[in-house]
Amino acid sequence: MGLIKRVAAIHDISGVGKCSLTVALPIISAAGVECSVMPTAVLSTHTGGFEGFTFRDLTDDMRPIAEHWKNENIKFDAFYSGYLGSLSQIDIVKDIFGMFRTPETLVVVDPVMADDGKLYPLFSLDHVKGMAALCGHASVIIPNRTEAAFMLGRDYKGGPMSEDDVTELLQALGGLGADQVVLTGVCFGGDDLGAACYDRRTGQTDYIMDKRIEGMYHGTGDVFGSLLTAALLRGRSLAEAAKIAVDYTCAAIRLTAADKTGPRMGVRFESVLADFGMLFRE
Ligand code: PXL
Repeated sequence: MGLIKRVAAIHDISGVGKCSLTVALPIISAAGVECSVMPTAVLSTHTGGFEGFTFRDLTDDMRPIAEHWKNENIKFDAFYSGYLGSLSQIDIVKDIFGMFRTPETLVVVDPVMADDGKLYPLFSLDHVKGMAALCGHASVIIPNRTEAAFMLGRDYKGGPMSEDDVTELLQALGGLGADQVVLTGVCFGGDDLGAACYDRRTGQTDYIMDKRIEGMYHGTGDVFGSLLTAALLRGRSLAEAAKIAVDYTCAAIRLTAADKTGPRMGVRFESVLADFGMLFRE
């Protein structure tokens, strides 16, 4: 058995609603990867579909946390950043990547800020610019189609795409600077939905499609990103990791749809975690 890999997950912790760190910790751990955390904010719930949530900003703690880790000579195989509460947090995360990264470090940036054509509450176009710049410091970025449109300064168009549209969009996203892009929310028409993976260095594109499940469920992007990051750290290729992430995200959504708990409480990833972990049994 090799040494366990360690990733630092840099996201908020939303107490209720199953997203960000409450999802990253269990999923990454289930794959046999150590998940260290830098909480960027503490909220009572996530900001999608709840009124009056609390928000304790932890920006001032981020540099001291990173400096303590550095002084203690802690090493990370990867960083995985997601929801960042402010522009200054984006700058700090960029600096943290610079403090710790080696040529082997995997840096996954999920530019969490929008879905379904709309920015999340609390975010502005400056945030979009900051996230696009942060993507330039990543090895892998995982935008959805809305985030992709915002970061490229384009109008968001939902609905089916052609393969040419997807290829052009992936190349434009690659132009932000990351080596690899995983675009979510891709659909070619009919009842399909999935992810497109692109490697800027080889030009290879892979599509991982599944059957669309009706409805919109909160936190699915974080479930997908955590599954993908974990599988990459367990040695899977980008396309293999994306296939695993699509399969288990869809399985969790199908169970949630059957429960009828509504979109804001997140997806039932817990019920697929044991099977996911078995993929990596040693
Ligand atoms: O799932 C992304 C996410 C993470 N954290 C917070 C959010 C959201 C999406 O709305 O509000 C606080």
